[in-house]
Amino acid sequence: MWVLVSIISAVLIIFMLKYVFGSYGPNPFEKDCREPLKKRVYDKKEKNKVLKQGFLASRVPENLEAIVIGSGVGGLGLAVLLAKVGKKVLVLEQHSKAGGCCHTFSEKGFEFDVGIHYIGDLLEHKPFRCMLDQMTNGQLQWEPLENPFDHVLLGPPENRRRYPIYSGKTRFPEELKKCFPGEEKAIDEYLRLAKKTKNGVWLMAMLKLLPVFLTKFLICTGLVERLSFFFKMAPRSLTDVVNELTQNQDLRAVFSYIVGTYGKTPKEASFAMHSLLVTHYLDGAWYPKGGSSEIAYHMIPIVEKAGGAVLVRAPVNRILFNDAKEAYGVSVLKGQEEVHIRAPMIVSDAGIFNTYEKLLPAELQALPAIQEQLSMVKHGDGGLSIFMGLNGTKEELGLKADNYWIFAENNLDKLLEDYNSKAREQAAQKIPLLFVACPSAKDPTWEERSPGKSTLSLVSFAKYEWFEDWKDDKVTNRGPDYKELKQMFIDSALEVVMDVFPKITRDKIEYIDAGTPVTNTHYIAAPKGEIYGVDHDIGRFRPELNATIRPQTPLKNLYLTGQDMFLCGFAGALAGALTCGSVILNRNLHLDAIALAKRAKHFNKQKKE
Ligand SMILES: Cc1cc2nc3c(=O)[nH]c(=O)nc-3n(C[C@H](O)[C@H](O)[C@H](O)COP(=O)(O)OP(=O)(O)OC[C@H]3O[C@@H](n4cnc5c(N)ncnc54)[C@H](O)[C@@H]3O)c2cc1C
Ligand SMILES: *[C@@H]1O[C@H](CO)[C@@H](O)[C@H](O)[C@H]1NC(C)=O
Ligand SMILES: CC(=O)N[C@H]1CO[C@H](CO)[C@@H](O)[C@@H]1O
Repeated sequence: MWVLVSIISAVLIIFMLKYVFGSYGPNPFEKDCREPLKKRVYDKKEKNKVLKQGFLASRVPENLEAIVIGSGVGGLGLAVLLAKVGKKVLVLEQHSKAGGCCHTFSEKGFEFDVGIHYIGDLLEHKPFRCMLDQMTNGQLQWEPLENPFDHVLLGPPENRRRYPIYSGKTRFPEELKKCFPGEEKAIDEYLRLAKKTKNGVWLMAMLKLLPVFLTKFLICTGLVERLSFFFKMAPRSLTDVVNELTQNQDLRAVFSYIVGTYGKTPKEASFAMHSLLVTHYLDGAWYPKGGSSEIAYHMIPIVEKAGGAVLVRAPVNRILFNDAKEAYGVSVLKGQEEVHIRAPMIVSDAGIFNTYEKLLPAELQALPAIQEQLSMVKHGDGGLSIFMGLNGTKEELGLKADNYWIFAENNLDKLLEDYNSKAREQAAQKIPLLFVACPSAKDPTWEERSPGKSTLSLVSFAKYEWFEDWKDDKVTNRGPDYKELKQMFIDSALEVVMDVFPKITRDKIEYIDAGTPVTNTHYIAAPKGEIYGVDHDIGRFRPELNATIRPQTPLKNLYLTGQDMFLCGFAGALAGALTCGSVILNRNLHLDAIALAKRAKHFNKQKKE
């Protein structure tokens, strides 16, 4: 009996090692690909030559090795990884420009970001930064935010408490302790738990890479929770953990405010996800120099250099399958016509709902394995974005390279539950949670590009149902009722903004408009206006889900990448690309990125010589 158990264990361990350390395919991070900084391009027309290459059958390269659906960082990132090992990849984007949540748009001379406000973990020598430098050939640069990078404001206007959030492994707790004397123990314990939990996230990637029988073994035996504190903490809610640490309601809110970056109430949020966000910004927060369109702008040429292309206005309306249920291509809608494109591998960055519910033929969608995956996920919350163009420099308007998280009270669970339970007109009268950022102040190239002007970006949540009535209307013409509802939300947000930023007055506002969940559906193809894709509730962190929703779909030649396959956020979607690339290239790219960081010092020395 014991002999048998030992043999089985030994075989399993060998398998694990093979998958953890095995590297059989080519390594996209083998060479240092950073090139000397090229002259920056600010001219929109010039940039659009890269970002807005419209779909034409004649622009589709021949002998493609892969097709990627969706040009978000999850899709483009994967395309870059494949291009770096010489593969010819076609990226297809339904919108009129590339980038997904990283695209920007311009109105009345103001350029606005859609979904990038701040990204953490970008210290020079760290794996994430080294990897990104390689994925943009050293052309994308990052500008640090102020320290404090976030400000948490709690309470009604007449009694707003302000808590600055600093980065830095020692500064973060130190500054919090200054705000909350007597809570030193709670603060240290919070940070200790966050770090320990985050350190176990490696197993999440492994569950998506190991063979299914091994993941089943790890899950059934409970080894998952033993091996990784991440999965041990995953079933615990943020409220649960935080309430055990302190009785101070303001501190509880400050511990929890960053739930806004993944869209949950603290009660529904998993402490595991929370630990990732807290530690993500511990070394600081950064913004892409030149705005978030720079991300796609510097990735696309790498895809093209390998013979691939990134084409927009290319809505994929279905994935093509042969009788053996193997994907062999996609169909793109060009007007009324279908254009069929073939490739031996199809990767979807379009999100799990779009991919399985819209792009598969009915009989494949009905497969138990597909239905199982769909039953494990729900749509995330809808987002509301308000874009403001202001007349005045950052100095004149009192704006800095930082963010504000403004909550009307310190019980975040109650605040969000109340808001979500309201009818739309009622909800629009008071927005109890508002994120305010000033992208123009974060970008050192802004002043040169738009002298004397500033932008402000506001984000909150909004239920899809509040705006669903207008989902089928044309994006530019949804009628007066829609406009009126939007205006109500805008007015309530403005009230908060003008109170917190007294130098912003109505006469300074040159442009203001709001994007609702139905706007998200149009521009980033979020089926229910989701701000962060699939919901990040506690259920998302069951090891079973993690093991089941993986790059390899139940259908041959069809893969998933991006935020729905891993986690939301720029870093989460890129981790999706890295995990997907690991499966396709048959090597652990997470480890390659770490090895790259170790070699980076050597690279840097070579560069200087
Ligand atoms: C308002 C907002 C603020 C945010 N702020 C931050 C932040 O400060 N920091 C941070 O790290 N993250 C932030 N995020 C989250 C982050 O931007 C996303 O998690 C990440 O960029 C998602 O990348 P993705 O590639 O998975 O998906 P996406 O960027 O959504 O890309 C998917 C793409 O697929 C396309 N597509 C879908 N269906 C089809 C089809 N049938 N045919 C062709 N194309 C299709 C879509 O048009 C889209 O371009 C924010 C998001 C939003 C919305
Ligand atoms: C911007 O403000 C300046 C004064 O500060 C004013 O001269 C100018 O007309 C304003 N521009 C617009 C477009 O309102
Ligand atoms: C690979 C794996 O562990 N799959 C499991 C996913 O979870 C469902 C139930 O939620 C199980 O039935 C699968 O075996």
